[in-house]
Amino acid sequence: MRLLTLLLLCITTLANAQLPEVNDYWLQAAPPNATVMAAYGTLENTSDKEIVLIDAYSPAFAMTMIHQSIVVDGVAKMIHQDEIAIKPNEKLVFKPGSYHIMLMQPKFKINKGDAIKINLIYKNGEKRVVQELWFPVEFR
Ligand SMILES: [Cu+2]
Repeated sequence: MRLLTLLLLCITTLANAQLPEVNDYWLQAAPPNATVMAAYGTLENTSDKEIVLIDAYSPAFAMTMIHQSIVVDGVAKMIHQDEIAIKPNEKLVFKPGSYHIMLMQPKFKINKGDAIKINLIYKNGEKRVVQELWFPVEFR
């Protein structure tokens, strides 16, 4: 009985350990012919370990990337992010003009009011941990 309790505790800890709390997440609605869209949200690390975001994937798009928009010498650029570490008790904010999840070549028509699945992928040692979220399509 004690062993079982311990085992359950371990499983729970593992399952909860490496995922941030994601709040206020949304996918920016775009004109029907748009080939590129962007998603935003706030990732909060409420654990006591660093969380490392390494990728994003959406089955609704041919390609997904994590970008950061910056301005260099007055020119706006988007820098691809291989990984972003979120320290304990820190937040990573995806918002227009900053970090964003770039979604390219939608596989079907995406309308305001839809909910689109985007998986956020984190590094956990040698393994990958997937966080599945349904982003509401909104116009802000
Ligand atoms: Cu981008």
